[in-house]
Amino acid sequence: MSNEIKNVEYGLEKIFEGAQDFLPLLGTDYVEFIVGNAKQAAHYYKTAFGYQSLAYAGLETGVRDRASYVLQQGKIRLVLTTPLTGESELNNHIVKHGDAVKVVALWVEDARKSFEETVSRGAKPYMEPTVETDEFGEVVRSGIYTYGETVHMFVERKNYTGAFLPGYREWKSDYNPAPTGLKYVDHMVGNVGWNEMNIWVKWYEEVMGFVNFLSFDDKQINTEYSALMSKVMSNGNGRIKFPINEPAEGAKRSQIEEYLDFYGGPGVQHIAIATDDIIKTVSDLKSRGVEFLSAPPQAYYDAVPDRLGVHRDAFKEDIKEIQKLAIMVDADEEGYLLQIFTKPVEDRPTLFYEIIQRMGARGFGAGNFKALFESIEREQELRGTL
Ligand code: TYF
Ligand code: FE
Repeated sequence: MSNEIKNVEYGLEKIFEGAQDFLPLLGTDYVEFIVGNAKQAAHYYKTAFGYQSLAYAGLETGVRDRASYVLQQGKIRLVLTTPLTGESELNNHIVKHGDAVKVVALWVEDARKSFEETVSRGAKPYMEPTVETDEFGEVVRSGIYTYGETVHMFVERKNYTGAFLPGYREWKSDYNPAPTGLKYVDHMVGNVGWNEMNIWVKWYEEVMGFVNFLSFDDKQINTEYSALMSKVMSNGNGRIKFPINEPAEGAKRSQIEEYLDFYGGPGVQHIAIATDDIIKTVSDLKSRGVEFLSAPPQAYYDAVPDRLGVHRDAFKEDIKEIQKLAIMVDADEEGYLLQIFTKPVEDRPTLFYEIIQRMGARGFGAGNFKALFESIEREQELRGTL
């Protein structure tokens, strides 16, 4: 197969000028969490978010030191891994970070080349290219460190036909709550330390060939208190988007600072998941006990038509319903978007989720930042961390 045909098939055509071609990425392959109790975490993601059972590895499959549950919804695959004994080094991750994202795995055509290209540009190796096989075929994986203890794995799937990866067996469950319309990972955000944002921007440019296509400084992020800066990094085909946040000095403690204190350093702050029916998805999630940030004030919803601008006529949703669910609306040159944020999904105020429906817009909801950060600050106030 020629490269050109393959590129069309995978949608690898470059949409961001300046991005480099040495690391073609086909999409997000999986997101792996290290958690204190994977069995219960899997139940939560099935019950509350509607993920489906996909694969399992643990004592019953010959793995002695850990158990991993793999869940799927749309194109999203989550792996929930827990150590089985006190000796496992996975325990250190939990002690330090709590339940947390360890691996952001990227689907590639060539895991060996991905490792060589990134390590030769300065990436710190996590896993040398490794071939894994079983009766369903072959997978090659390699990995590098990014910010903090977070890792990017490169996953080359050849023509693998197994449920997930060699070493896992298919997980057929009698408990299968309905999906909630979650489709794919839109972006994953990293929080990094004071004055470290530009270091990681440069790292994604040089090591991964990404481009910085949007930046938000303190001037756009202007609540009375909130202080943070954010730059969005994207690969060439726009499938992988990683905003990077750093705290900034403000009147009160930045939400990023709160995260860094409780996470114990840099890590994944939020995972944004796309839906094509946010009203149904958010209604479902709320009825299943997922907690969202409190609604913006009436004045916010009064200003929605202004925020939509030229996209006002294209706006299809019932604004009353949108407001009732506390969903936010923003627009850019290309279209509008609908988004909402959960509260942190564990006891530490660390990881949370965003649900996003893009109606043409490629931005990140800059017009919503003020209302969003004020909602976050209301939570910080309750936690005594503002
Ligand atoms: O990903 C984004 O940029 C948006 C907005 O702490 C955002 O979802 C930015 C910073 C933050 C929370 C949300
Ligand atoms: Fe986001």
